[in-house]
Amino acid sequence: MMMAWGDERQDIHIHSQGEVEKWVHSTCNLCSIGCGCDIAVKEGHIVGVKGKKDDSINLGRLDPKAQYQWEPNNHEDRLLHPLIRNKEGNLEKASWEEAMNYIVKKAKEVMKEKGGDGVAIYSTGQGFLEDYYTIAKIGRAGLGTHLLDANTRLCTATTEWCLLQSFGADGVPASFEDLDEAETIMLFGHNPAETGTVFFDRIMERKKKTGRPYLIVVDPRETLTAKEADLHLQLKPASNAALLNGLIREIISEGWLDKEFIEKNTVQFNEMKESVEPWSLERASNESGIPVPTLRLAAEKLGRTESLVSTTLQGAFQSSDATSACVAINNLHLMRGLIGKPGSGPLHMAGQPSSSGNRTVGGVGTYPGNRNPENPEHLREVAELWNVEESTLAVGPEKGIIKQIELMEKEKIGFFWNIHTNPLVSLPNLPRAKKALEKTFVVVQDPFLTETTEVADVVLPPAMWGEKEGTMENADRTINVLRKAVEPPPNVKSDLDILIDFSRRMELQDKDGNPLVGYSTPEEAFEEWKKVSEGRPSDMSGMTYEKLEKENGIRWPATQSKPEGTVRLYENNHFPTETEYCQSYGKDMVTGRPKTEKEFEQLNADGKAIFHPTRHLGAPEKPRKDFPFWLNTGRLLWHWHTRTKTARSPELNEKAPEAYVTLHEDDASFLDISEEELVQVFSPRGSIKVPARIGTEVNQGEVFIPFHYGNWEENQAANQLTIDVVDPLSHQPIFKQASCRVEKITE
Ligand SMILES: Nc1nc2c(c(=O)[nH]1)N[C@H]1C(S)=C(S)[C@@H](COP(=O)(O)OP(=O)(O)OC[C@H]3O[C@@H](n4cnc5c(=O)[nH]c(N)nc54)[C@H](O)[C@@H]3O)O[C@H]1N2
Ligand SMILES: Nc1nc2c(c(=O)[nH]1)N[C@H]1C(S)=C(S)[C@@H](COP(=O)(O)OP(=O)(O)OC[C@H]3O[C@@H](n4cnc5c(=O)[nH]c(N)nc54)[C@H](O)[C@@H]3O)O[C@H]1N2
Ligand SMILES: [Mo]
Repeated sequence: MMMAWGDERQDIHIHSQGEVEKWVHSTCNLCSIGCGCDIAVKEGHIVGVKGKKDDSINLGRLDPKAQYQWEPNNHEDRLLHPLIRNKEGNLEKASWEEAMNYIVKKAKEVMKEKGGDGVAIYSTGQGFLEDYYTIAKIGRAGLGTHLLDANTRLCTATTEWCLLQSFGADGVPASFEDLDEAETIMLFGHNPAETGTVFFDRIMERKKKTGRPYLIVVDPRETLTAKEADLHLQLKPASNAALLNGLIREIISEGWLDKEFIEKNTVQFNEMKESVEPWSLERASNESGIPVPTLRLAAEKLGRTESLVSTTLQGAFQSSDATSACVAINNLHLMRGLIGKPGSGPLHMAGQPSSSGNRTVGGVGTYPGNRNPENPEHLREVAELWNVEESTLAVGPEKGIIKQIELMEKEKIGFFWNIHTNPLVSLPNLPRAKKALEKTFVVVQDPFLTETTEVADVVLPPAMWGEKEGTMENADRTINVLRKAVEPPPNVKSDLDILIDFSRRMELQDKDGNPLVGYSTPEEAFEEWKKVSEGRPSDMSGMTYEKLEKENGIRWPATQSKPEGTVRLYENNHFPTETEYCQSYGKDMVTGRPKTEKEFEQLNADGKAIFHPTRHLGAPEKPRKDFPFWLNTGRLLWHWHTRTKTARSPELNEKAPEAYVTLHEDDASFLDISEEELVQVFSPRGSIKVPARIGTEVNQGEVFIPFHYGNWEENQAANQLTIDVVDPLSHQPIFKQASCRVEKITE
């Protein structure tokens, strides 16, 4: 078969005089596409990286920042020993023995005073499945805390909840292979030209060769992605659900439905239909600002296409009505029968290289192997697999990081272990988050000093990418193994080794008095996890490290009888919604109240997918007189999040050395602001000073600020301004909408 995409290309970047000594199998750690790469090693150091030509995910390509991602490993700022805050308030060099014993003493004190839930572990979507799995085990079965969360809450919690609602279990239905066949692709709140360039190349190279797909982009900004669209729906901020409700109503009234699919494989179509009844195209147009004829065209394209992949990312997840909008997209696919077929399916994305993996193995609010904590039989299984008393397993309602901030304010959490994330740049409403962390005993596990280590009581230096072994899960369920290319610097330990060491020092045991965490290598951890996954949606029992390397990744489920894995879910039109099997009984679409087993049973889903009514509530904070602009925040091509890595690569940093605010030219002229002029941006929570960029990328009345910048030089953190209101189902914060004011600096 002719490849739909993949012009000859191999991205490679090496800094080395002379021969590379060896190339080591790995996967890029800077976004969720999961591009296969080989790490170049010379004299015990990483000296470069090249894309793997035989990996079907990237065919040799790597995005720009991926090519420099190894440079920070060799940076002089690397922390090479633990730090403990002394009586004078300064971080002071300590041995591992001192640091770990101090942490253990503190954890025990807090647990004695406040119980297991006095301890919270806040991890990441950038680590390995083996790390997350260990966190799940230590947290749930060892410490007895259900306060496990991660920056994945900020990232892909909405993916999880829209999938649970519609299909009964987590797991994204389509895969990247469907991009090569889809007649139409809708990128909804997703700007892959900057945030997933290899993914975008895959679409655009095919489009150049074949004229397909028809590309719809839904974004209030004219992004680099939107510029390439056949149809750009440049909607008003916070109107995702309104837009989708209008389109869905139109498609239903035109009769563009797969009635047989609806009849045979779904429940609650009529309830969904009723919920969109009030959404005439005129009303949807009023809310979204998109003219009726354009909406009609979009409805026709989505209503008549024979195959459709819809992606969602932060413009959906971090917007008002997040879960509602993503469920509406599932509704759209279900009513058109466009799921579980080549070229079709919702492709709710992940952002971080392994954020879906944390959900899968249970290191966040979930239970390992997509188990349902409300189902006693599922808990019994976990207890048996872990050889612990069922009664000692911590269960409780999912408490996301914003709830945890509140618990820190109330001194209910006394110990906060922060692993592989930099919340004092990435959390919304930073002024509030910082105060909460200052009140709490904080451990930060990070290779660099960061805005968050400023409030740490202990800092632990971990090995970085390339210096440790483990697996990651990308955005389309592909599991990759990353081999260790080099030894970490002396006296620096992998995240997994630190967790295991903690567990041993805490003397966490199973019910026979054996160490709770019995394994000591990543591969042993993976082998244990495989057993836990068996029989569940994310079954990985057919995988081994060796096979993962040989195949350049395998998509779950991969059982012993089907070790090659599964390209797309639900090809047999069977959905994991049996009451005894499902991962969740679901939540109320408006309030987020968890539903009972009985309520779920009444749906009679039993293997069918579930339509849900969707609602449009709009933004909790809208522009008003004193703060007249919509604030939108997001990403740039050159930087990774809080820039602890990318700012340490000179090539990347010089491309985007500081933050800015994008203004529409008419607003700029009204405010008498010129290009590059330093301005002050205020919100009800704080203010920052950044230069202005003027043009037509944003609509009038809207501004955009990249959120990558913290307070290295001066405070340019967009999150000084954002709100910490969350979606009622996924508890993901609304980073994409708040109100703000832009002022010319006169003095
Ligand atoms: N270069 C780079 N790439 C990355 C990352 C990075 O830091 N840098 N991070 C990775 C991670 S963790 C993630 S989560 C992904 C995120 O990847 P994306 O989601 O593609 O990136 P964002 O810039 O956060 O947001 C996407 C778009 O949402 C739009 N948006 C804002 N409000 C609305 C709205 O109301 N409706 C709609 N439809 N759209 C809206 C914004 O204008 C923006 O263009 O990127 C991954 N890739
Ligand atoms: N305003 C606004 N805010 C946002 C977003 C937005 O769009 N707008 N997006 C949100 C999203 S989607 C995300 S994913 C978050 C990301 O936000 P964060 O996760 O806070 O950002 P990172 O910079 O990726 O932080 C990772 C940290 O881990 C450290 N690190 C690197 N390698 C290792 C390792 O091997 N082990 C350990 N232990 N540490 C390591 C790095 O030095 C860094 O400090 O930001 C969120 N915040
Ligand atoms: Mo993310």
